[in-house]
Amino acid sequence: MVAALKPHLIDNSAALARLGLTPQSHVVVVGLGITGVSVVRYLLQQGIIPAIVDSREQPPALQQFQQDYLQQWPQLQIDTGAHAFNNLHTATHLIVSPGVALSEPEIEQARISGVQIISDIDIFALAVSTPIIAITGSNGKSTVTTLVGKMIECAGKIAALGGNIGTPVLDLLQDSTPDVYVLELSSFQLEITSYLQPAVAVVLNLSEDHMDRYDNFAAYASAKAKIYNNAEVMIDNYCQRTPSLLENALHTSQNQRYFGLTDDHACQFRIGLVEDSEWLIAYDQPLIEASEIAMQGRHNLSNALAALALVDAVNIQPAAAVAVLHEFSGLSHRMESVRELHEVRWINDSKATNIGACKAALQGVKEPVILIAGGDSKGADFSDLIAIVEQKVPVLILLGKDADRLQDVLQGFTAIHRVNTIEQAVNLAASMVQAGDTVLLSPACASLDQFENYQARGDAFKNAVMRLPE
Ligand code: UMA
Ligand code: ADP
Repeated sequence: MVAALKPHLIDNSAALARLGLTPQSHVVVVGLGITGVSVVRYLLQQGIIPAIVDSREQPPALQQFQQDYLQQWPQLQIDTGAHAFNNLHTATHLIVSPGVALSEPEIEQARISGVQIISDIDIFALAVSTPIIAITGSNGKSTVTTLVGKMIECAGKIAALGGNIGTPVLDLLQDSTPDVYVLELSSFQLEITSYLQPAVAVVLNLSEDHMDRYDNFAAYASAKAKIYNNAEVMIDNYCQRTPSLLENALHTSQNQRYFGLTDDHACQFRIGLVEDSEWLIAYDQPLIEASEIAMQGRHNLSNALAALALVDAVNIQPAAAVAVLHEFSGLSHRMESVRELHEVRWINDSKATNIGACKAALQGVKEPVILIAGGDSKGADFSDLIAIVEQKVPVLILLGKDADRLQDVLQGFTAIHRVNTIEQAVNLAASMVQAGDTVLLSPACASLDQFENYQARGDAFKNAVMRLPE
């Protein structure tokens, strides 16, 4: 649904001028997904009429967008389909959506011809003076972004959450100004962002993802590292320290802190034993016993420590942060317990769209596990799953576009079965389970080959599990 224009939005022309964006610019918004729609709305509010292109014949927002905007702005030009990118080199500025790779030949050619390539995040960063907490990493971003938002609210302040978590950042400017912005940022968003100056930034962890979009892991990691550029405080994972990552960042800050699943005192936000129990510790002060944290799984202890470090940097009292850790049991589709039936646990981890998340899921559950996996691999190398599959997964049920690739790598380490749908996977698992088993949907792949998104995949799993007879 495209929201109506608000006439009284703050005039950000000075910020836009820093990007060279004026009503005279020839601005092209590349992509008509939710980011593109938010950018067009914002530009129109600021008196800039862009052209819009999308290489899809029918971008999802097209019809609604035409209804809502074309009547009021008949001069808006929208071009869709395979040839829509043809004239990008004639623009002065391209505002590129995260789903569009900068390596697209027409975008590359435009860049070489001197066209400025900008992200919505840059426009946002220049428009606001409120502190920004910036969060990236291969896994845990949405969980930590949500935790941080809740911790800030629990301390009596207002947080606005946006970015990759689902609300395009420019849409946050439609509402009143919060005390803190909490942004989840993907590598796609970071790679075209130059003006962000976060109050505090974190790379939660790094493992292979999006290898269909990057030449190699180093290119993916250096896109993530851009989050540290000009951050006042940098938070890094002590257990995954990647000096080259920080060296790549053009940071000006000396203010660096660590979180991690370690008891090393050099790590400010860590774990440690207090009278034989494991606690989360900040600056050597025990804050909360690990078993008291409502979220399940060791990876969530790491996420909790990262959230504690982030809110500390914006002066949130630990008591508020700890209260949230007691309460918040996690987001749906992430290690979500669906049902316990005849002593078999059924878990929905549909958001595990890469190998790192699937490994974390398997590490966190008791074997034996019947694992349901597969989908769009995004070019991943699955060999990293061999050891844990061999150790914990006697039965692997595969589906989706890259089931063959998974089978090629994992053949011989577990018993592999192939199905076409999630429902078939659930029914097959149900026919094989024994008391004490766990059935885990943790696909290690994106869902987009068979589903609209990971939520639809998780819902299909949950519905099929709930239909199993008592
Ligand atoms: N596309 C085309 N041609 C175009 C434009 C887009 O084929 O001209 C395709 C893209 O390849 C992609 C899809 O359309 O498959 C959507 O791309 P988009 O840039 O229009 O996406 P938006 O709807 O604007 O959503 C984006 C993020 N999507 C991506 O990065 C792919 C959303 O993250 C994010 O919530 C939203 O902006 C608001 O900031 C989603 C995501 O999958 C959840 N992110 C990836 C991830 O988490 O792994 C990075
Ligand atoms: P993101 O927004 O980065 O995709 P989410 O919080 O949505 O992260 O979690 C995505 C997947 O990653 C889920 O399967 C979840 O269980 C797993 N996960 C969450 N935090 C971590 C972590 N710190 N390390 C590894 N896997 C994690």
